[in-house]
Amino acid sequence: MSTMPQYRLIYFNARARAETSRMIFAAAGVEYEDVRITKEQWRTEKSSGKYPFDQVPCLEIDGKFVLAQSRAIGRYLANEYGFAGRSNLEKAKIDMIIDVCEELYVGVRQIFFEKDETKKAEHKADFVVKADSILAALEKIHVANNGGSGFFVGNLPTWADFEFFVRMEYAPFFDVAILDRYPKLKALVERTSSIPQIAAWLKKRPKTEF
Ligand SMILES: N[C@@H](CCC(=O)N[C@@H](CS)C(=O)NCC(=O)O)C(=O)O
Repeated sequence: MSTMPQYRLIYFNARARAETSRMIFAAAGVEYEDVRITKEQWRTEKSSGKYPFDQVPCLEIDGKFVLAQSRAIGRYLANEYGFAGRSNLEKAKIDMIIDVCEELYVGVRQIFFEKDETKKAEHKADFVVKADSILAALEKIHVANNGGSGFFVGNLPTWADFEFFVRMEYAPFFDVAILDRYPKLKALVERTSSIPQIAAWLKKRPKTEF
């Protein structure tokens, strides 16, 4: 008899690089420990030798193996629980979306952590141009799949939809109305957040700024 692995997802109290994995857990209805360490705890944990790259997020499985790198963790969980596409081509299309979402995240992060207000405004202006070109491309990709009436890849939600949702939650940091210019993507985000297990998670998750 196989038993469900004991998972601990270790990160800070932020959505950032862990939220997509938390959404996969939620959508799959899989139990896990959502460990949110403080910066003080991290100072001692960092050099403990436990974390492959001395960074988080990390996924601990059955108290032993620690998997690092947010997208490796997400891809593993998506494969385990059926959110990673059904063929190698579907998986590759999902990866393509995941990778472009990383570009969105890096831009948002730069804006969010910039202390200098002038530089922040510059990053914002540059980033809106980039985000618009990425979203225009993503909308085309979405529409090419069933006219954009479902999800990014195939007929069911995948972790690409979760990742996109998570990144679009950051729109207020650069252009709160950006999705109004991409109605099909706006509807996709709404569809994703309406999946009952996801809606339940969004309601109960800790509220964090980033
Ligand atoms: N490429 C890595 C980046 C991980 C990363 O930058 N982690 C940051 C938090 S988002 C971290 O651990 N910072 C604390 C430190 O480096 O000590 C991933 O996607 O997981």
